[in-house]
Amino acid sequence: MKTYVIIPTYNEAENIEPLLREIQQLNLPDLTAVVVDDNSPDGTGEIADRLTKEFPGLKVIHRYKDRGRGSAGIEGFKFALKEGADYIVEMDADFSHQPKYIPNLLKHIINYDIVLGSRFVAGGQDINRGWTRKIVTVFAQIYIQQMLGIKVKDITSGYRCFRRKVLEEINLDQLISTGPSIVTELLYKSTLKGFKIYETPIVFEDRRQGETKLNLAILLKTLYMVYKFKMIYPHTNNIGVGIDKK
Ligand SMILES: Nc1nc2c(ncn2[C@@H]2O[C@H](COP(=O)(O)OP(=O)(O)OP(=O)(O)O)[C@@H](O)[C@H]2O)c(=O)[nH]1
Ligand SMILES: [Mg+2]
Repeated sequence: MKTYVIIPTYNEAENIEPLLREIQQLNLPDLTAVVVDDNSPDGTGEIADRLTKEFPGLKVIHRYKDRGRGSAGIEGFKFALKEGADYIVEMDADFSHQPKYIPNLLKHIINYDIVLGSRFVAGGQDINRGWTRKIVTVFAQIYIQQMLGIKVKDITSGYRCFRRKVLEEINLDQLISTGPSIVTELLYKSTLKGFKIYETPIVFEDRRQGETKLNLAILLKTLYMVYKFKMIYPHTNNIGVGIDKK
């Protein structure tokens, strides 16, 4: 089974090399890491390019015109589908999503359509982050759950694995997010289609190095986008029907 790990990056020069080394050290068969870099001024893209000589299972996509966590992820997904991926993992580059959980995601994807790395199921944790960030996270979770009616505990987790058919059936060309709200948009569209979701615990840590790209404007836009999803996507009474947490 071919697995592709999509890693969108913007100014992650200090994190990208140790992250790719940790992924490599997992020694998982048939695994390709795909860095999608938006011409980071700090040289993240060049560091990733240099590592392709060392790691044959590493691909780097450089985007020079577009910028955004959402569109970068979509570009990575399309690349993975084109290359014949069976499972597609997405993760952040800043070590909030620790590579050691990839085997767990892959273990559960055999029985489910989507596996989420979850902070809010037994065994999961959100550590080393300031209380303001934690409050924002909890508020965002409640707001999104109420707005969209998705019965998932860690609704904003961007660490997850998709079965190929999920990304094929969600029209990637019709997603409206360019920024971080992509995480929710994909999950919402998946639940509307009744895909089966499993949450496996992760310990989420604060970014190891570098600076956040999240600011108040991005946060408010993300919350507004959730309202837009509710307005534009057709509703059914079956939301959450596909979720099976056996
Ligand atoms: N390609 C690309 N990647 C991005 C962009 N913005 C953020 N990212 C990446 O998306 C992932 C998540 O971004 P973060 O800045 O960590 O956002 P966050 O996790 O909400 O906030 P912090 O961890 O506090 O910084 C990281 O790997 C970033 O490098 C972007 O515009 N383009
Ligand atoms: Mg982060």
